[in-house]
Parts: sequence; structure tokens; C-alpha cells
Amino acid sequence: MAGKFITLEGGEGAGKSTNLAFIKDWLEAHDIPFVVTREPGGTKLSEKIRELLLDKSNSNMTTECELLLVFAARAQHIDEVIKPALAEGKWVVSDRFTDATYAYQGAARGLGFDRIKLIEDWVQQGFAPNQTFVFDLPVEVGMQRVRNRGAEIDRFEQEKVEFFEQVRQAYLTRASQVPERYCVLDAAQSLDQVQAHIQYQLDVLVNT
Ligand code: T5A
Repeated sequence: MAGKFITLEGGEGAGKSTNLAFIKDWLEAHDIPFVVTREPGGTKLSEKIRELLLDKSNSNMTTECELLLVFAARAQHIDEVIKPALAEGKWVVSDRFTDATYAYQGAARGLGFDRIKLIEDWVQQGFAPNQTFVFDLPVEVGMQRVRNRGAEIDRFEQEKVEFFEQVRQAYLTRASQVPERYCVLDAAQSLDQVQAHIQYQLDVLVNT
């Protein structure tokens, strides 16, 4: 039996990594074999591309270069990790996937959804997650959480509030277009409330 593919999406500091750990615990408790991964990244090669994408010193990277690097990393990730794991019946949980490309490169960088769709169709040929959690919260709250964390910021995190407003709206637009795939979570709630919502949704997913 094929596994299920779950992705976590949202703006900076929305709580994806924190709740990835929660989903991991839920899968272990249910004896479901799984792989946890992330984008950009997830394979040795794709992690090298991630470094290029996040490196602040690459300040002259063009938007087209950024887009193609994201999809180059994804092509490798799908082929090397995601599809083989699903074929073995494992669930795959990825911290970000193609919705991030629509939000960051399509909306915030201004390339437009049509161009992203063109490359998505070429690279993924219809392959998409079974369930996408969108962690939605006011941009300023997310940025404050990132600042509180105290780690060094990357090339994306140095963008302005308007950039992340576009990211947020793009996620909400996409979620409203295919509501059966997306679960929009109010990520400004307490962690307990957010995780109760995730757990409810996972309980539904495991029985479908
Ligand atoms: N990118 C990625 C693209 O441009 N295009 C693409 O196609 C893809 C795939 C790297 C960057 O790449 C870009 C987008 C990104 O800028 P990333 O590594 O996922 O992506 O980076 P971030 O989104 O920056 O990840 P963060 O780690 O910053 O955010 P998280 O994972 O959403 O947040 P998390 O879990 O670390 O939480 C942040 C803080 O908030 C607290 C946590 O404890 C933590 O301290 N927190 C809460 N506090 C109170 N209440 C809650 N409910 C909380 N939830 C979390």
C-alpha cells in the first residue's frame, strides 16, 4: 500500500519545524513507518543547493536562478527520497514543498503562478501531496518569533514585511482553491491548540 505525503507550509517562524516533531511523535505512536524531510534539501545534492539558496552572500542571485535551483533540488528530492519511500508504504512528511515556490517565487518575487505551474507540471507530472498543513499567522508575529529564536537570519529572512505579506496571501489563495488538500491552521494560537487541530486532521487522514 502506498504511503501518504504530507507537507508543512507557512511563512517564517510559523511553527513548521516545531510541529514536524509533533507529527513525527504521532506517527511513531501509531506504528506508521515514515520519513521526515525538508525543502529545499532532503538529499545530499539538494542540501548543497539549499546552502546556495539561503546564503546571504548570494545577494545577486536572479529570481529565475532561484526558481530553477528550487526545482532542481526538488527533482532530486522526489526521485531519490519521496517517491521511493511512498512506494515502500511509508508516510513522507516534508517541511515545505511546491506550495512554497508558488508563495515565495510566484507571488513574493513576482514570477506569477503560471510560470511556476509550467515547471511544476514538467518536474512533477501531477505528483502532489495528499495533505498540506498551512501554518497561518500575522507576518509580524512570525518575524518576532524568528528574532526571539536568536539564530542568524538567512537570505529569505532578511526580506521586508511586504514580501512576507505576499507569501501569506499566496498560501491562503492556494488553500482556498483546493480546500480538500489543505488544512489551514491558526498558528497564532497556543501550541496545544495548534497540535489538537493537527491531531484531528491526522486521525481523519489515517482512515482515508
Ligand atoms: N523557499 C523554500 C522558497 O523560497 N521556495 C521554495 O520552494 C522552498 C521550498 C527556507 C527558506 O526557503 C524558502 C522559504 C524559506 O525562507 P525553511 O528552512 O523552512 O525554508 O525556513 P523557515 O520558514 O525560515 O523556517 P523557520 O524554522 O524559521 O520557521 P518554522 O519552522 O515555521 O518555525 P519554528 O517551528 O522554528 O518556530 C519558530 C519559533 O516559534 C515558536 C518555536 O518554539 C520557535 O521558537 N513557536 C511558537 N510559539 C508560540 N506559539 C506557537 N503556536 C508556536 N509555534 C512555534
